[in-house]
Amino acid sequence: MSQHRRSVAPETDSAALDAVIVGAGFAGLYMLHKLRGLGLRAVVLEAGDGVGGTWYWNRYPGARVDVEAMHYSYSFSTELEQEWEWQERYPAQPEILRYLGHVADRFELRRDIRLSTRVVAASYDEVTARWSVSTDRGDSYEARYCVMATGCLSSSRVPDIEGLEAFEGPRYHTAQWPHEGVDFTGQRVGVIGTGSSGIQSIPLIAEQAAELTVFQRTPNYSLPARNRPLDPAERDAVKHHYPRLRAEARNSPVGLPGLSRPTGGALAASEEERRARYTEQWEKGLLHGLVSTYTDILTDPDANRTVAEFVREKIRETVSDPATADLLCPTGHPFGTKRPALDTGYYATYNRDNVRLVDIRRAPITRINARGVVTAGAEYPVDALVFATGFDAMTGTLNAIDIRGRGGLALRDKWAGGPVTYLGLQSAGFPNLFLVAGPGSPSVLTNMVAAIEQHVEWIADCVDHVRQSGAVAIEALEDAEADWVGHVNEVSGAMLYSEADSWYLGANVPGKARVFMPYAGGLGAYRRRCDAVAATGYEGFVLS
Ligand code: N01
Repeated sequence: MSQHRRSVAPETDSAALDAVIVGAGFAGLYMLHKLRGLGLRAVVLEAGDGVGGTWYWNRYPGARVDVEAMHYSYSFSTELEQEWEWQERYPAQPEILRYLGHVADRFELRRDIRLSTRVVAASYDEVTARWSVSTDRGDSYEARYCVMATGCLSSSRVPDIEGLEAFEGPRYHTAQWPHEGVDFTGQRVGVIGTGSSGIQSIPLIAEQAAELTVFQRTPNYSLPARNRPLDPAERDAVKHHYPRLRAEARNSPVGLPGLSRPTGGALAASEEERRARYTEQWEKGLLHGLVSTYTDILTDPDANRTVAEFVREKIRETVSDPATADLLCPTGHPFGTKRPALDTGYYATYNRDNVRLVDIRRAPITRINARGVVTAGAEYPVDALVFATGFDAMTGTLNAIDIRGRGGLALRDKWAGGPVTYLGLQSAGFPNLFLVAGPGSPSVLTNMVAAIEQHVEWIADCVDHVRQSGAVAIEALEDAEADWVGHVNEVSGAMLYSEADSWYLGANVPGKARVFMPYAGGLGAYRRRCDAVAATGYEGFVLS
C-alpha cells in the first residue's frame, strides 16, 4: 500500500474540492494534472493499491500493449515524451506500469490520489449542484464535478459455469493476476478464452506448463506483433519528429500516425495487388494495418472476405496439423469486427507437443468439477485454470457504481437498453458528470491514449468555460443526446460490426443490451465535432 495514502483527511479534502476523479489510469492521472492546471482542487479515487488502471491489473504472462508505445504514450508534455525511453516497440505490462508511475511522480500527482478506495455510489444534489461520491471505506467526497475515468475494460468476467467452486486447483482471471506471478512448471493448465488476453498468455503458459489445454469457443484473428527492442536511433528519430507525428495522430481515424489513408476498394484491385498490400501490412506488425489497406474492409463483406482469407492462409501455413489449423481459422465473423489480437508466436504454439486445442463451440463446457473441465464430449483434468474470458466492457464499471443524477435517476436504469450519451462525454440528467472514453466516443476503436487526451482536454476546457461564465452546472440536452446516439448507430450500422458477437456490442455478457457502444466515425472527425461544439458555446449542452 502506498505511503501517499490519506496524506490529507478526506473531510478536509472534501470541503474544498472542485472535482472527484474516479480511476488512476491513463485518464485519471492526466485529468488530475489538467484540472490542477486550471487551479482546481481535485482528488482521484482508485480501487487498486497502486496507480496504472488497466496496466495495474493486467499482469498475466505476455500482457503487452498492441499499439506502438512511442505513440501509446502521453503527448501533453514535451519534456515527458523526450525524457522517457521506451525499451521495446510493444512493451510488456511492467514497463508501461513504470511509465505511469513515473508520470505520477513527475507531476506530483500522488498526494491527491487515494488508493485502495473503490467508489460505490455517486449522487447529484440539485440544490447545491454538487456530487457526493461514496466509497467502500465508508467515507464520501463532495465536489462540483465528477469525472469517471474508469476505463473501458475494467470489470473482468468469469462466466457462470456450473461447478466452478468445486474445482480444487487455483483459478486465475487474466485481469486479476497475482502480483507475485504464477509458476505453472510441471502443471496441467487449462485456459478458457482466445481473445487478446488468451492469445498473449497462451504461448508463455505453454512454455512453462507440462500440458496446456486451450478451450476455444470462437477463433480470433491474430496478427504477428513483430515486437523488438527499440534502438536508440529509431527512438530519437521519432522524438525528433514528435510534433508532426502527434499532430497527425490526433487528426487521424485511429489516433496513430503513419497509417496509409486508403483511396480505393479491395475488389477494384487485382488479386496480386491485394496480396502485395496485405503482405506489406502483415510484415509491419501493426494492429490497424490490414483494415487500413482499402476503404471497404469494414463495410463490404466481399472485400472483407479477401483479407479474412489472407489471414486464414497464414494460419494454415503456420500450424502443422490441418485439423488444428482449421479450428483456429475464424470463419464466423468478418475480420476486424472483433478486435484482432497482436501476438508473438500464438499460432506456432499449437505445434508444440504439450498443447492441445479443444473446440467448445462443437462440444460446449457443461461443468467444472473438482478435477477440471467437463465438456459435452470429454473430461479434461487440469491442475490450474486460467480464465481469459474478458470484461463487461464500457458500461460494466459505470453500472457497478450507483450513479444517481437529477431526481434520483439511476444511470444504470437509464442505460438498461444500452448506454446513451452526448458525444460519449455526458448523459442527460447527470449534470457535471463527465465520462472519459465513454460509450459513444471513439475510445477502444482507436489509440486509447490519444482518445483519452482528447477527452481530458475537452473536459478541462469545458469546466473552465462553465466557471468563466459564472454558471455552476453543465448538462447534455436530451435532443442533442438522441441525435448523437442516432449518429453513432448510423455510422456503425453502415459497417459490418453487427455480424460479430463482440464485447463492442455487449454480446459477451448474457442479458446485456445488444448495442454497438463505441463511436466508429474515427478520432479525427470526432475531435472536429467536439471542437465545433465547444466553439459554438457548447451547443447541445445547457449551463445553469
Ligand atoms: O477478452 P475477449 P480479452 N465459455 O472478450 C471467451 C483488450 N486487450 O480479455 O468469443 C467459453 O476479447 C470468448 O469467447 P467468445 C482488447 O481491446 C488488449 O481477451 O465470446 N469461452 C473469448 O474467446 C481486447 O479486445 C490487449 O465466443 C468464453 C474470450 O473468452 C479486450 O481487452 C490485451 C466464455 C474473451 O475474449 C478484451 O480482451 C488484452 C464462456 N462462457 C486485452 N465467455 C492488448 O494487447 C467468454 N469466453 C493491449
